[in-house]
Order: sequence, then structure tokens, then C-alpha cells
Amino acid sequence: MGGIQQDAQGADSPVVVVANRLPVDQITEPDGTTRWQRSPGGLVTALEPFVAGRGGAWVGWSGSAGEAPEPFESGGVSLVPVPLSDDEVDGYYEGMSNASLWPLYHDVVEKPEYHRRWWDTYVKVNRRFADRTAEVAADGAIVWVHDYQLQLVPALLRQRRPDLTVGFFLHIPFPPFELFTQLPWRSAIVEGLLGADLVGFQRPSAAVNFVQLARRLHELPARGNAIEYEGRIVTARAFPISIDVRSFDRLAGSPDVVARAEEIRKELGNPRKLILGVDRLDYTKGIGVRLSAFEELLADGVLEAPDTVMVQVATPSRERVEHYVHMRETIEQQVGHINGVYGTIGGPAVHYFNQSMPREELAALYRAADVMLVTPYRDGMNLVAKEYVAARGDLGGALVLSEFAGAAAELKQAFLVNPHDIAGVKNQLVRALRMEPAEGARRMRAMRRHLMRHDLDHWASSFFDALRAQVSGDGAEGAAGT
Ligand code: ADQ
Repeated sequence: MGGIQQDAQGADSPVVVVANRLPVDQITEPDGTTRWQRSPGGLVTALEPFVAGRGGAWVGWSGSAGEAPEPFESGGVSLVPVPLSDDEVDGYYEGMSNASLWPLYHDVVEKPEYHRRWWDTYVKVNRRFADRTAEVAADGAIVWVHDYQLQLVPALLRQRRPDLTVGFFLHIPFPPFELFTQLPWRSAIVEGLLGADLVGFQRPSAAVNFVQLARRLHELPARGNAIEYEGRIVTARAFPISIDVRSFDRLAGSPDVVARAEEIRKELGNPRKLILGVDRLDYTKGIGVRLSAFEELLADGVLEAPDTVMVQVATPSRERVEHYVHMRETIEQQVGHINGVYGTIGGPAVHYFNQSMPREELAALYRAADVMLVTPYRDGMNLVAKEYVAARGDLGGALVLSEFAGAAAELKQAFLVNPHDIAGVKNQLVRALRMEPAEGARRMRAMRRHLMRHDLDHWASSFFDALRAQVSGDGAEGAAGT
């Protein structure tokens, strides 16, 4: 504890990560005491080499409303909590972030709601993040701000600390001009992002959308991916995120996980074919589409249960946001319906889990599945698709992947589908189920080769390298055509 106390006076962190959440969760022990545990997420692993051990800091919310804990140290990183009241969680997080920006940035799959009260809270909370960051960043420090909850932070930081180098990365898609301009506060968001030196996106098309907005909405001069703004160059570029491929590969190939994969198939009644879906329970993920495709194939007599079964794991998510409550009910009804019609005693056609699962269990499921169905309507990247490929060191299995997931730009040997076209999803699912093993191995090998070179470390280092190059003056030219 306490590594940060001196920061509060000395402002001495040379690298600062700013994200909505701190990379830790508070655990309550049976005796009522609490402790912090590192979150399982990959982001912290990727960024650790850049922030840990060198006085680096991570500014974020602890995940509970109320007073913030004192700054503390974890894994060599100084964690700097930002407090949020109940009202702020409601307006900034559940409201503006998850009921306005999230659906707007995902092609308005659900209708975004816009409320001035939510926006005011978003501004207030973004200011607080910027204030806290300005306090802990060393002179000339590099600051990396993450995601849609904090889009105003880059400009707010620049006002407070013009000496800083600021990078921003958006984990979700960035919509085209025609959609983005719905937002009543569109100019403020664009100006917020333009406070950064480098704005990173998952796909090149998102970077193009951003440059276009700067050009058309703010009439800023831009050449390629470089925007001129207030005497500076702001570069917009794609940095497709990845996973720790080698560690996932090792985990999935370990004797315990391989044995567990066999056991899972046995527990499911030894189906000839196993189809898998793994998602955060979110309306963007297209869980209903794949259930419908499976149901129609059962109805058509192309597939039969329990010869072929589906497992759908859906982690509970954002349960206080209305869209999510409704979609959970719809999915559960759909599963109930399929099992009512096509299930047998002790043999459901769809095994549905509304649970979070340990990584070992997920890896075993990936390893056990003949076909992985990833069918989002829109997704920044989709790490599940990459985890599946990383898990298949045996070169088995097949990936059916939405062309609207960022991952589709890289995993080209997947069976690509348009999730709005149910006939197309059915066709590709059947092709994937019937594919010859040699053909499957060829596809899997090619995707694995790509992933091994483009892992999480590659993502983080290329972003930091580009950010440093940008401010040292080497960046703008090189990035312009990317
Ligand atoms: P998410 O929308 O959360 O992320 P995704 O990229 O699919 O989505 O990552 C989900 C993660 O949660 C995966 O690592 C997966 O293993 C894990 N997970 C899913 N279901 C689980 C379960 N039941 N139990 C345990 N773990 C589970 C946002 C964007 C994405 C982008 C990421 C990273 O929406 O497009 O890929 O950020 O930038």
C-alpha cells in the first residue's frame, strides 16, 4: 500500500493508463474482510510491462459506488481509484456510456437514449478522471486513455497538462458520419478525442470514420490519417487488439484441459457434433441469430438433437440497463422453446448457462467444440473468436464468424457470415459441420499463424511505439497512409 502517496505530491508516474475500471476486483472473504484481486482480463497483462515496476500508474473506478479507497499498489502498478456516487454510476456509466454511446457505436442495434442529465454526469466524471490523472502523471509522461466511457479525457488532460503525450484507444467500433451525428454532443466528443496525439481504433474503417468527422463536422484539414488541429497533428490509426495467444494455447493444450474437454462431451451425452457460443450477454452479440439458425436446421431436419447439440455460455452483464433485462428474457424463452420442441428426457438440444466460467473451463469448451459460432451484429474485435483459434493447437474445430466483428479482418479462413442473413448463417454452419478434417486443419493453421504474430504484446507495443514516434515527429508521415 501507499506507493502512490508520494505521487500525490510528486506527480511522478512516467506512464499512466486511464480506464473506466481498475484492473482489480474487491473480494469479500467469508469472515467479512475484503481484499483486492487482479481482474482476469487481458488488458492488465498486456499493459503491465509498460507500467509495472517503473512507477507507472493506473487511474480507474473500483467498481463500487461510494467513497474511493486510498491509492494502493498491485503487481508493481500504482492503482489510483476514482470515486463514483450511485447517481454517477447511473448517469455516466449505465446511462450515457451503456444506453447512449454503446448502442449508437454498434450501429444502433438497439435505439440509443439521449438524456441531458446523463451527459452532464458524463462530463463531470470525465473531468474527475482527468484531474486525478493530471495529479499523478510525471512531467512529460505518456498517458494512455481507454474506451468510450472516457472520450473527453484527452482534451481535458491537454488543458490541464500540455506537457503530456496522450494516446487514446477505442475498444468498440466507431460509427460512420451518418450515425455519429445523431449524438446531440457530437462536437464535444470529437473535440475530446482530438486532445490525443494518437487515436487508436480496432479497424482501419473506424479511423477513416473519425478523420471524416473531423473534416466534415469541424472543417479541419486532414491528409490521410493525420488531422491538423490547434497547431498539432492528431493521427488516427487501427491497432487490432489481440489476446495472450501463447498462454491460451498452453492452457488449452494442457493435459487437464484436454481431459476435461473429453469429459464435457461425455457429460453432454457424447453428441456427434457440438456447436458452441460464448459471449457476454449483450444484444450486439447476435445470440438470438445463432439460436434461430440452429432451431431452423432442426426443424428442416438437416440437424438432429441430441446427435448435434449446442452449448451457449452467456456471462451476465449490465443487468441494471433495461435493454439487457429484456434481451435476457428473449434468449431464455428461445432456449426454452427449442428444448421444448426438440429436446428429449435428459437430452436438451441447447445447453444454456447464464454464468461466468473459469478460463480453464472455457478453454476445455473451446477444445471440445466442433464449431464455434461467433455472430455479432457489430463488434469492435471479439476476443472469443481469437481465444477459440488459440485453443485449437490440435488443428480441430471450425470457426463461423460474423463479418461485422473486427476479428473478421484478420481471421480470413473462418466461415464468414452476415448475421442479418439467417439463410446464409444456416448454410455456413452446415458447411462448417460437414467440413473435411484436412480442410479444417488447413484453415485453422493459417489463422493460428496470423495470431501467433499478432498477439496482445504486439498490440500494446505497436501502440506505444506509434505514440512515441508521433511526438518525436516521426509518426505523422508514416501513419498517414495506414
Ligand atoms: P467485450 O464486448 O466484452 O469487449 P469480447 O472481445 O468478446 O467482448 O471479450 C469477452 C471476454 O469475456 C473474452 O475474453 C471471453 O473469454 C470472456 N467471456 C465471455 N463469456 C464468458 C464466460 N461465460 N465466462 C468467463 N469469461 C467469459 C470489448 C469489445 C470487443 C473487444 C474487447 C477488447 O466489445 O469488441 O474485442 O472489448 O478490446
